[in-house]
Amino acid sequence: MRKHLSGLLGLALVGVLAATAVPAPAGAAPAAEPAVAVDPVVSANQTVEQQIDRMLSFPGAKRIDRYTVEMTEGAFVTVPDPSGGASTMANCGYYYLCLWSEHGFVGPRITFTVCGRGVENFGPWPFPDGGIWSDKVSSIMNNQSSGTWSGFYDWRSDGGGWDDLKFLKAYGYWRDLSKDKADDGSHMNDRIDAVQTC
Ligand SMILES: [Ca+2]
Repeated sequence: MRKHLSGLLGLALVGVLAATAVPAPAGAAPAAEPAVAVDPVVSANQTVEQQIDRMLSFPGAKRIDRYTVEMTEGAFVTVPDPSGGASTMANCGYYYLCLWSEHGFVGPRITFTVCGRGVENFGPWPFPDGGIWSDKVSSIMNNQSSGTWSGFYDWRSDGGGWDDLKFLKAYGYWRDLSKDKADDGSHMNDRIDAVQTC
């Protein structure tokens, strides 16, 4: 997905500004731009809470920490820390398979930690910024057990089942899926709906 998260944050800040601006008294001389102090951390946290709440609307979802929700056992969605923790989002720990909504390992992230469960459909999970996770993934890192393979699937548009697009061996990564092709030569970006974790 290529939508910029900063745009959403900007909208949230505009909302705070609108809510806190004090109208000038009638007849007062036109004032300079009002100096409104906006605490960026407070604004950002409201956005994180909205993102978390959206994910918690999924049946069985549980909040793990400030930025993380466990969607199903062993599968987690983490939203970026808006105060600057984006670099840590790129960390995909050992025994994890990580998928991001943006290229370059940024944006909301899904982490799968359990192998051998077959095809896991994450498409219906609520996406933190609205909509669902289907067709959002743009970068992937496979840091599962060295030498294992994980597969990535697209739900066929004719409803006829899963298309296996491509497999990725651990350790390995695809930094920008818009530059990768599926095994059949078709595009990969903003298309994946399910994974098979080693
Ligand atoms: Ca798809």
